[in-house]
Amino acid sequence: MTDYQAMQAELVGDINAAPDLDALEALRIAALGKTGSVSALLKTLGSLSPDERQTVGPRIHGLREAVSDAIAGRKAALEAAALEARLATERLDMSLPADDAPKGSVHPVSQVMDELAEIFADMGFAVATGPEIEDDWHNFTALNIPETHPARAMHDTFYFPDANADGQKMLLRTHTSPVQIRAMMTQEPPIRIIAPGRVYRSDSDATHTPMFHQVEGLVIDRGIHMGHLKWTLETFLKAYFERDDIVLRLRPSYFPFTEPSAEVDVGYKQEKGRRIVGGHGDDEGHAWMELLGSGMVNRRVIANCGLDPDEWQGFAFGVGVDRLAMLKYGMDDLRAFFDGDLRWLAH
Ligand code: 2NL
Repeated sequence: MTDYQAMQAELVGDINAAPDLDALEALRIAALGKTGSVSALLKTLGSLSPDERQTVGPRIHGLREAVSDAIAGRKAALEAAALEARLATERLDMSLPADDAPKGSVHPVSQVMDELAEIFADMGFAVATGPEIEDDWHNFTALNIPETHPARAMHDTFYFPDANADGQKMLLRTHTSPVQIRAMMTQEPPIRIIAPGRVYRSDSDATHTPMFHQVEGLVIDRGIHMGHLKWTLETFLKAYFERDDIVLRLRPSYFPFTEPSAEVDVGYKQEKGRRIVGGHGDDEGHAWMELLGSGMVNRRVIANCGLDPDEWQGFAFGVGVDRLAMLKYGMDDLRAFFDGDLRWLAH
């Protein structure tokens, strides 16, 4: 008679020692498969007498159950170990420092625009924005620039092929003045705003790109005069260049939208081929750099916006942001700003 206990001990021992799932499957087939050792014992039950079957049957079934339980237990243990091993290789160390990972950064032009908004906010100016696609009236006519005025050609405007529903010529704004025109038409004075944004002129060389950034400022109130204009620009430039010895020079100029008009120059000195804004003495071979255009808002522009020019006066100014950024970062070619060269931007 077969020693079922010895057989069970050997099979269960082999099963618990199976090194992997393949070895375990081979053991299962050898014991419980069609021609397996345990299956062969089960087949002998049919040829036994009822008495023998009474005693041997439960032992064989007990053996089969013990073997299949051992296989299930070993299978679970091997699978848990395999999962553990996979998790160990796929583990991410969340505590690794990210210092060397590539990072995004704010473009110098955007940095300057943010800085300008902050400086003017301290002086009580709000930021106003408007469409880059404008009509002829808001970009030119309202600003006292008539159809035949050379300024329209001077500005090298990008026109769209089709007029709008009102028969207005459509264009890419050549300055952010239309934003301020819209403000004067919709807001009750007093108005204190700056209008930063993209503007477009069909011009392209080392100092001109077809798209560039401008900030214009506008103040409308009662009793506004040139003194307010000069103080505002001086305070702004001192804050922007972070020095107190900024010297301004207001030179008479002409713009159709301001009367009188003044070009604002900033004094600078030359140092190792670099322009340093401010800090020069008049007899040290100083130089002036043209930075802003400005003036008292033309009465006709105030009237065009539906305000009474006898009650409301104002000043306005415009400055190229890219130019301001170049001065701060000591660059000489505007085009680098728009190349999108990541190495340059990181530098
Ligand atoms: C320049 C000239 C300037 C203005 C812009 C302005 C806007 C309104 C009314 C009157 Cl709504 N003026 N803007 C005034 C003077 C000069 O910019 O050379 N910018 C670089």
